[in-house]
Amino acid sequence: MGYRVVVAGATGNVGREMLNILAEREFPADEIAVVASSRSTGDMVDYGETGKQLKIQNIEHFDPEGWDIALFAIGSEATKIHAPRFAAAGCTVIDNSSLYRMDPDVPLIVPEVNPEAIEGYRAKNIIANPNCSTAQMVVALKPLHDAATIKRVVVATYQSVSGAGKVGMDELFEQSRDIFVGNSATPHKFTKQIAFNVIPHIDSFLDDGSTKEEWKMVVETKKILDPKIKVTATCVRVPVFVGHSEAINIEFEDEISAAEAKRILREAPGVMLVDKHEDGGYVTPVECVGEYATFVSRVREDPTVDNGLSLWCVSDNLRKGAALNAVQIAELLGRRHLQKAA
Ligand code: 2RA
Repeated sequence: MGYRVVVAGATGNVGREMLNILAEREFPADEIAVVASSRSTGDMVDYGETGKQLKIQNIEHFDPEGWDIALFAIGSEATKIHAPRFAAAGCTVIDNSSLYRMDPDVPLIVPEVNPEAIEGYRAKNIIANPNCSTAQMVVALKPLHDAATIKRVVVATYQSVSGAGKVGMDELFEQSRDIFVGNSATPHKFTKQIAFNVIPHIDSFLDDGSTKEEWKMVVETKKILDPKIKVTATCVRVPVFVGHSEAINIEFEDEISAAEAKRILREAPGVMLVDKHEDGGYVTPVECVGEYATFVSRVREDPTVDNGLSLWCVSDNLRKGAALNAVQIAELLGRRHLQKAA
């Protein structure tokens, strides 16, 4: 006997990927319901490439009683309204928004990194999915932290426009087309032109001059991996449709060579090491699209500090950065807590 699973926000980038990945991984679901705002009610969505289609129901009128797990990709405002309602009805919510990530009563989970933290989910019957740029980074950092204890991380991200939703992807496409035909590129979703440009600003600015996206990487890494790790981030939007890239510099307590780091990463859960010091011996965002792995390349020692390493990390932000991680949390929950009679 399988689970009754709800996907909330099935028309967005992440919601659609959640359905694709549930189908790809043959998640043991007896029933799948897709819910969204009234705007999408009645629309049909694909259940991956199974050939099945699911009819979207209005989340406002949906009764979660009797449903086991709900994967939420509806943004913080709608989550604030519906997550407590689903959780109270006994339907465990795995939420992709930022709303609950720093709630002390809500576990923030990357299954390859801190699976044991899921034990705390019963407090609110809600589990938080991390920010996409955090998820791929902690997958790469975890095995190295276990081997040589990370003191400090300096990361610069190169985040694709799909992180800003379909509107972000449409803006890159339309601006690129406009420039090709000689028109000006007018920004709407982004603060400045994104076509053939980069923007050092994701989410909102904070009083100290950093952005909320950079703050998320700092505080979420501390909650998921180790509160003692110092993190400083610069998050940049780049003209790439899907796939976040990160240049990560790490300082360790203990000595670790690049060769040792590569040996560890090659064996690490969720990591695919692609690292040859030759033309093309590294991964780029276009190659990570549709993949599950967190790819790591360019591993090398940083001689400017004691016990320093630098590396390049690329992953599909809609998958490991969101939908895949959420489905993996659901699988972990099923294995550990929601045992179903055969
Ligand atoms: C972004 N991480 O890339 C944010 C939200 N997905 O826009």
